[in-house]
Amino acid sequence: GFRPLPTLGCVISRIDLRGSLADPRDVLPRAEFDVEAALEKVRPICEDVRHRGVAALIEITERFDGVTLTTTRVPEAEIKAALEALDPKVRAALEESIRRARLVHREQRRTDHTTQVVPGGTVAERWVPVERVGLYVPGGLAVYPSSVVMNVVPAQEAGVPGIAVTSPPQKDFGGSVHPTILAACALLGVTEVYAAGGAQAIAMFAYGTEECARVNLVTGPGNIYVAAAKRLLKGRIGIDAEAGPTEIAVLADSSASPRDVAADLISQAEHDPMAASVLVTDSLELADAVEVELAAQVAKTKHRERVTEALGGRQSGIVLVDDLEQGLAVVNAYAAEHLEIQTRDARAVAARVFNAGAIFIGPYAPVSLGDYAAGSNHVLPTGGCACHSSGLSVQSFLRGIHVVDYSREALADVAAHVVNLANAEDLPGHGDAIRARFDWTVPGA
Ligand code: HSO
Ligand code: ZN
Repeated sequence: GFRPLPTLGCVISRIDLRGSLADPRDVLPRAEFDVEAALEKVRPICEDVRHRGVAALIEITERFDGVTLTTTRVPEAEIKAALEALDPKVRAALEESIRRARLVHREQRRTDHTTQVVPGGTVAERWVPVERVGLYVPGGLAVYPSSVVMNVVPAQEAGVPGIAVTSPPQKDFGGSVHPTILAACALLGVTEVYAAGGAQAIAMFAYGTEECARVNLVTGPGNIYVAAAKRLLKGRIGIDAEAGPTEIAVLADSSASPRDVAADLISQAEHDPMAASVLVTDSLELADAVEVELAAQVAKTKHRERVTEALGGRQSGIVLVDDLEQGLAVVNAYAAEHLEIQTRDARAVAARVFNAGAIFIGPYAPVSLGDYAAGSNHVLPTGGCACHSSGLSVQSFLRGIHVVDYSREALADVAAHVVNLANAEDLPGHGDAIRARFDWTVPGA
């Protein structure tokens, strides 16, 4: 078992795993993110959009966003104007973010392979981009032009011909999509943008409306209703993941800077009161010092209310371990969306991590860097899904199609095996499809 310890400033709780043999999975808390419970709420919304299209979207937007739209499509002139009005510093930063993301994602492109299985018999794998995708850009507690970059760049590098972006309409911006999001779209050459958020936006993409043609795949993070709509409509559309609240785990030893570790824990807590910030360390001195730093820095941070809630929530904590070995076991069990390694010999430690959405090595690779401008993608698996899934990449937008090309001789060469396997499965019609080509006689069958 584990012993919760009293904490110094009560900013964040402690979980003492020293000497514990318990499976870390059982003691590491995670935020409640009950997508199942939201399903019943989003079902009627999705049905309404399915049957009444734009009229339903306008009504639902009025109800939930307090915004009266006449159309869901953002006029192209408005997108252009948003770029012209963009602060030059933000423009330069977005351009650098796009440039770096392109460098990394371009290298993820797949090359087609053709395997000669036998003389005259080949199987090729052809990588084909999804035809039309819908990218969801959140706009609740914060707006995320950086997420436009992280969704659009891999889609473009994959060669997706049809890219549509949607984001919740903002009351403070005349009921349209946030101008910085529009400007990011303009920089990326995306001209199809919709003012729609929540489950209704996912339904718009899945069913199509008079204004928006249906898409094949929806990607991008969102709130619980977005996740629920993705689960509901999955199958009709492909989805990337049901993104939950953001998470940062830091594996640190006594060489880490308490000031930097605290700042990084706060940086992701800033997203959401349900965000998770977890420090795993074998150093009691570091744990104490980080707590002191947290108290001091939280008091000064702009969004201290939601940061305090996130750090104080049961999903966050400082986990004490005996040594780095146990620390590695803990972070591998936790499978964080973001994992920082702030230890001596951080590269070697990082090489032993096999469950994480993204890994950040050493003192100069904070998660904030990855959020905006490392070149890596920030749409990453949350809630422990990093043990089976990856973040967004070019691969998310491609399908590999097997192309089978066999000559008569190549088919004859394997015909008996196919017929015999078909018989073993009691599917003689399958065998007949082979036998027919050889006047019904296949030697050895
Ligand atoms: N940390 C978030 C991404 C983000 N941060 C966007 C700032 N803006 C999830 O990876
Ligand atoms: Zn972030």
